[in-house]
Amino acid sequence: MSTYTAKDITVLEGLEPVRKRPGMYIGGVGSAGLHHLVWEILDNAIDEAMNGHAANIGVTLHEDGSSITVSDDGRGIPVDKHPQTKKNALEVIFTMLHAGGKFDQSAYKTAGGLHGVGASVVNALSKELVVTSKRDGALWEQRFRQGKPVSALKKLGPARGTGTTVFFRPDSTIFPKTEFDAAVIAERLDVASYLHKGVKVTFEDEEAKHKTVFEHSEGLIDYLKKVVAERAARVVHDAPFTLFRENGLRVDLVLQWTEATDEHIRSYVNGIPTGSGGTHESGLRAGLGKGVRNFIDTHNLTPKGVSITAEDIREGLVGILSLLIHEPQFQGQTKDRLNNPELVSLVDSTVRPALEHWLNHNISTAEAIVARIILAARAREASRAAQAEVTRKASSSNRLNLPGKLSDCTHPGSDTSEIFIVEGDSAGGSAKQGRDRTRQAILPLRGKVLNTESVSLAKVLENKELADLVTALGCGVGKNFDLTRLRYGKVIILADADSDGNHIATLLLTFIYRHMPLLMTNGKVFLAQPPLYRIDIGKETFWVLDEAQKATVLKQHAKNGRGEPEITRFKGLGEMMPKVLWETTLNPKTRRLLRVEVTDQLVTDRIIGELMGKDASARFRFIMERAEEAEELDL
Ligand code: 0RA
Repeated sequence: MSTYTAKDITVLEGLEPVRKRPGMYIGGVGSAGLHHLVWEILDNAIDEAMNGHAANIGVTLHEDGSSITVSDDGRGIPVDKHPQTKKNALEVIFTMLHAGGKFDQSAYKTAGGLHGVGASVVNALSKELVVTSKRDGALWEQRFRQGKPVSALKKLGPARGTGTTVFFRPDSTIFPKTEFDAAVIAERLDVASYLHKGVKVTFEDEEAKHKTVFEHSEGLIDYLKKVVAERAARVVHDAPFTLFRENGLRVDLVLQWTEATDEHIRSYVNGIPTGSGGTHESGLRAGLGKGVRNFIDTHNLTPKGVSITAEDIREGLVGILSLLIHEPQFQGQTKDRLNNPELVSLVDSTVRPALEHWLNHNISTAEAIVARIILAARAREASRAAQAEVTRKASSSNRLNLPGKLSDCTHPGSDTSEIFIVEGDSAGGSAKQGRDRTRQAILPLRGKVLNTESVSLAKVLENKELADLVTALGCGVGKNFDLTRLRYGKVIILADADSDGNHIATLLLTFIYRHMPLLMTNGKVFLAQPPLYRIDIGKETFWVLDEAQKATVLKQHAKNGRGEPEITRFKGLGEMMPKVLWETTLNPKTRRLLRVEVTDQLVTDRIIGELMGKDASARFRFIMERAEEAEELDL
């Protein structure tokens, strides 16, 4: 490795731009921006550790909660004179934007960049900052305020060893809130100590009078244990697969299959979490898939009739991938996706042979993993078959599968065909006898329909009444809905004109609205309007649909004057003779229908059990339809 000289630092500019537009450098001045200052300084210390120069990192959150010291036992920050600026190197590093070492090409760097690139940004945004560097047999110190030196570099005295400490206090004229969150810092340090094994990270929270040491001798293996435990997943095999390679880049990987049903992979590049994945994760998935598949194929382990997908192979997998690379390119809005294209094949070709080799040398482990994968494939195929069966049943237009209680019409499928969904068996019987059987089908439903307001489709289809309805309609349900397969031109709900009837109608409308809304938006759904009153005058019976008709009948009677009219409210469809039902409610020439639409203003959070009468009209709008005229009703 080349030795450092101050001339190796490239200098670009001063710090005014940082104070003017802090957001450009740290993302913002909120809590995330504030903590970004810590990560910048910490990254410098981690760079030293990552490259083998430091083994101990200390972070102290001071008693005031608004100042921090980060220390490391790395090489110390150089203090010799920088020829271009005539300033000492430490001062250049902390006061010049983009000052960084251009030596040490073989070193890995964190986000902050190597050798204090981010240090000047932190300095610019700090009310005070003090750096000490132990190097060349002495302890050196320099102090700054808002990025400007307030003292020359001082030699405090002779010292043994090397290392750096940076104390800083964020500037309250920049940050509205300057208190750090100890838990956020501790979490970051914990992860860092897993990723950089052998490094001992000590966190002291002075306010809480609490010291924590983060040190994980097994690195990622320890991290994996923690993640698996957090996910409460049972493991499929004991010892995880581990891979550590260094050839131009450093690859550190651990994998373990669990009985969880999802896949959980965490990845890091130069210690930075890549939550959105990227090229390295693609390479990992590719290599992992191929390695396992090769093993399965070589040993002929796939059972007959099972086909294994890449997702099956990764089901239940917990993995942690940590890479150190030289020129990471991060992408995406949050810069948490790696974009170096060469890494796909680099990681793939590193993982695949190593994994295959491991499987071949740990046969009982490999067998447990393959059994887990085959189970995943079988479960997937079984659930797909079950899904297909439900769909087939639900959307079948095959007459043989129609529900037994459906009295179908002789010409289903035509535009003029209709299905009446009728409440109760007795009303169903009347309707069945009174209907025009060429084009009117009757489906009686028994009892209250399931409330589907917030019920999964699977639960809905367990309900016999609704499953029968879906089958009778023939157009499927949910994702499989297909309007072109609807077996009738109109879907008409026929319920009593009382509150119970209203309730049932509303439950049915809610089911349609939730699980086959296109039926409604295409104007296929109607409410039949059975008469409201029965008027007996002598031997004659009149069924009237509304108050206006009632008035007309009574007026007529007053003229003719044949006995006292007896007015009763309509009691229920069951009491109606088939012929009367036909004339008042079924006959397209004389009946009234209400077409149901969804109002623009959806009332989504009502409890359906309470949705009746007026409440129902909050969600649905009813359009009166007669032979020619249509008028809007205000129910
Ligand atoms: C510039 C050059 C060298 C090390 C560093 C900076 C350095 C910076 C920080 C920040 C926190 N801790 C640090 N440790 C070292 C290389 C010096 C050499 O080649 O000896």
